[in-house]
Amino acid sequence: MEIEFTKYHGLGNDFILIDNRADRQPIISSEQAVQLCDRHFGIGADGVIFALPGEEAADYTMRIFNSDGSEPEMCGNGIRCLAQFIADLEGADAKTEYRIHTLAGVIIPKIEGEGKVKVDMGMPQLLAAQIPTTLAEAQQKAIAVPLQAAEQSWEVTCVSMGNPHCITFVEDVAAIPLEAIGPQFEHHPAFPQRTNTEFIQVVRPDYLKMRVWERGAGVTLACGTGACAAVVAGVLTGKSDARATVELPGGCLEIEWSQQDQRVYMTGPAERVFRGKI
Ligand code: ZDP
Repeated sequence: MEIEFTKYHGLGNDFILIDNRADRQPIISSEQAVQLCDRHFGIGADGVIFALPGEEAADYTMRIFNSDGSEPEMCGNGIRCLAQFIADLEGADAKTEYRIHTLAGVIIPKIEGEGKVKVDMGMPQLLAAQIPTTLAEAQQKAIAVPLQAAEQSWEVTCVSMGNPHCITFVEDVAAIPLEAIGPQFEHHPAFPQRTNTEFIQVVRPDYLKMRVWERGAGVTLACGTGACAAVVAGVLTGKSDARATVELPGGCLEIEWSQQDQRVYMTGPAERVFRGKI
């Protein structure tokens, strides 16, 4: 069977999008996803994303496989790409706002024009049991707590944006040997579901520089949920404003942790690159 796909990226965080509207189960297995994501033996991507029929009063359901075949709960850059993909599929019927069911609840992307999508990412979860991490008691928050990794003690803050994030503020993000130490955070026993890891340099309280080691995908050019988690961690530790620009290797995201409704709003681009058949 031939399967059509479309390649999109959000700040260089790239995904293979599959029109899965006719089926409730992904039409590509996680093993196939690993192969398709391979940059030498496949199409090349950080993940495969499926647009499935909606559930629980949502317009659509999003599922995603990381490039290692694992399935994350949510994907910030990916959901911007998904919104653009759905609007492209629907053509003249396209809406500007969609309710998307994910394993992290209903997430609402809004297409703003000029290639930008603003996403209501929901409320961050901060209790250790929710992240999950053992770095604090189950019903406590892990804010600026010590973590031993890569033969060093780091001060970390843990945030869930539906998926787990471990944030560390450093003097100079360029100096962090990501490839070497990323896996030691991802697989650290303090994170039973593994973790995404973000290193953040505070340039100004409203401007953060970030490099990321993603769970299941390694070094990527951007991570939407990670940028949201970074601003939440910045506010919790008094290092950043609630509204900030996050500069990633692939470009910038605008993040706001609304003090009114406690939800996190992320604005950034989503671009179609090409279409093909498998
Ligand atoms: O949580 C995870 O396993 C992540 N690798 C999922 C992907 C997150 C993503 N980079 C984002 O933008 O939030 C797509």
